[in-house]
Amino acid sequence: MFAGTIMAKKKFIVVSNRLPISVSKSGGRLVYTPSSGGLATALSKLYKNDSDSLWVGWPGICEEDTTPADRREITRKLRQQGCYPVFLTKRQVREYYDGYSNDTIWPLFHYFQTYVKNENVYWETYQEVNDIFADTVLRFAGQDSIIWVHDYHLMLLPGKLRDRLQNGTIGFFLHIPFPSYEIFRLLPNRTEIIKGLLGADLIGFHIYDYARHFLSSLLRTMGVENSNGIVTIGDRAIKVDAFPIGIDYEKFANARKDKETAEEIKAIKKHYKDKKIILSMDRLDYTKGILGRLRSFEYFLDNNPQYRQKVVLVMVAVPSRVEVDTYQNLKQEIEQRVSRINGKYSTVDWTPISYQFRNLPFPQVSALLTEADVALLTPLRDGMNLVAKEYVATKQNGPGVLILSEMAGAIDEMPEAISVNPNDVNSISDAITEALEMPKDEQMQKIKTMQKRLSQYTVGRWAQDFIEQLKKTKQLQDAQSDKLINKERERKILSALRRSRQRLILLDYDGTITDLVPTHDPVRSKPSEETLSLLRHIAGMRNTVLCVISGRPKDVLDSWFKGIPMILSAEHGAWIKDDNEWSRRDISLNVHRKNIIELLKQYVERTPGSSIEEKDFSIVWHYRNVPPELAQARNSSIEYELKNMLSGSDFAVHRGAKILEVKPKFINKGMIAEEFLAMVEPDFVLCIGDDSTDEDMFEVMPDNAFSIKVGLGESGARFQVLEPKNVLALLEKLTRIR
Ligand code: GDG
Repeated sequence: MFAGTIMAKKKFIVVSNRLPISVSKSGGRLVYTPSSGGLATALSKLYKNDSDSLWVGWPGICEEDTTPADRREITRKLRQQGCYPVFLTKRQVREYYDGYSNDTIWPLFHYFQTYVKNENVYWETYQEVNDIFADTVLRFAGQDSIIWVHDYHLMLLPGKLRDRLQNGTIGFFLHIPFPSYEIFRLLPNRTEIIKGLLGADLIGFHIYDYARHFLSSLLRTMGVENSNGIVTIGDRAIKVDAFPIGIDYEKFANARKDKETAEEIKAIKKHYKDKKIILSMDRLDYTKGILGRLRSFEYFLDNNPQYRQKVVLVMVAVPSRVEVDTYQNLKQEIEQRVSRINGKYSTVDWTPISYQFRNLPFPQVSALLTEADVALLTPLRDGMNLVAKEYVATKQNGPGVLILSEMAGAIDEMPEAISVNPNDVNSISDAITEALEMPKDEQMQKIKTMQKRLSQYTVGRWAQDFIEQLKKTKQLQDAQSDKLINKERERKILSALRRSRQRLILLDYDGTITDLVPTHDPVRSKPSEETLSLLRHIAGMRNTVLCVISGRPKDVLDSWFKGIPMILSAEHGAWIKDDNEWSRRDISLNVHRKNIIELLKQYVERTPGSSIEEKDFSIVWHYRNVPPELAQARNSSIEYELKNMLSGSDFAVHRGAKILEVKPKFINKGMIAEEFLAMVEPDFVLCIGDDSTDEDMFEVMPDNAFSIKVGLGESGARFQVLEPKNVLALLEKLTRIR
């Protein structure tokens, strides 16, 4: 199928820990079997086995169990199926897969913090294996490829790919929950994990709660804010969103028509006759709440003798991570409890629990789903839970009741299910009774409503939706970088400057010609010698009027720019210094000053990291060092109180870069810029700023002015640059023009 050479670039590359095909060795021969799990089916609709696509992953067999000839054979066979193997050694599998993935991330992200093992060697091997994956993917990926990385085993991969594929299109989807920051922060390598994920252009989660947790972890670990789920890192917009994975609806809806499934259905009917079947089906994993489910079933039998002999709990526990100790212990515990309940209640012709620890073939799975009167799924945490959706889809003919944990992502889309707290034995027992007694037409009506929803957002649609959104994010990035200053635009500015007769240059200070620092302390944010000499040079150019328009107080600006022949505008224009003399606006904050300070002082006392800055015409509440979520909460209440206090006055509250500022309503940088434009009558205007107060300047600029915003995001400026150092580089070039 793959006609090209090994190096041929692919348009679409899926990367996951496991390939959809597993390889094992039996009697010295290589055996190929479809991998279990939802992902393979999930992507089958979107993923095409053609020469443009490739699926990269571990084939499930360790390097030591193969010979070089085996590996060549495996590679050749898998490539015919559109897959490419990443071979891992036993040590790598132990430390990266069993270790960091399943003994560190899996328990932590499912809120089982006491099960978490933090071993340095796990982390080192996790990085090593993510590197191996990156090397493999990059053999096939070009700048035009779409790469879709899956799940918690490969959270560093997007970052590693981005380092070497700057413009690549990279998506990441997490199939498990993303925990709240209070849990996530326990991870020693939390920042590296977040940075790894940020290599992607689109980061997808099952439900909005997980996306929200990720965004708040990003804010808390790196101080990066989001706007409607978009975060900007450097010059790249990254989208974070929820995409609830669906199922192959038709496959499950039509399963009962399949010959083998029909046979299995017959066998089940015969075996269980008139007994009500309660189905429990999941991988044997502590997150699935199997022990609690057994406890609840026992409680149900204890308290509902009328149902003994009439119901049977069919429990399928699929073997999973059998090498990990925790799983072995859990298996033992489950089996002991099953035996105990069966020992307690069994009669000659009835065993309350039919337990199977094995991976059943699909016809048996679908037959059980079809025949179960009740599906009892009570995970303690579950990213989504596909079995819940599959159960509803198979119920085309008959009634059925879904009991689903409120801790499963799937509950958001299935509110018609009986939802239970998986820790509440009583309520699960009550839910079983409610399910068994629910009238048939009510069951049908609920199932139909859920089916309608599930048949629309199928797994194919999910994958398609993700890729569409990934492409849209790329378009957004292109649109954002549309305004970035490039060589051509720079040339235009310089040649306009050269030709000009009268020049006006308006510069904001903080965040524009100097980086924002975590404090408003004038000592820490004073201009460097290089910046001062640059400004001195520009101010001395022929026919050039240079103005720094800042929100800073006049004394600070005075001390910084002493001796440079330029205009200074302090406190957003309330003070102007021209010809060495300061003049002020006729306005006063004094009637309100005391009340404002008193209010802000109260907030400062209980908001560590915040401070107050007093100026002649304004008062600022600084919150750069306050934990972001606390700052958000405080801002809203301060803003509310100040607005009430100042209503009807000439002062208003403005939000700035990590500040709230009370300042005169009728004085802003736009007004000042207009005055300078009228005064200088320039034929060349350069106006540069970074925050919302600078937008007032951009708004009043004439069409031929070169207005530049520092940073990405919405702006009325004609052009954008990424950071202050780009501004300084541009100013330096201006000084070379005569
Ligand atoms: C992870 C997340 C998320 C079950 N028993 C047998 C069998 N199955 C199939 C089911 C279903 C799949 O396995 C299990 O999927 P789940 O979603 O229920 O759970 P996880 O394996 O934990 O999956 C989860 C999922 O990723 C997708 O993003 O929903 O939250 O933990 O398809 O039908 N299949 C076969 N024999 C069995 O005995 N053949």
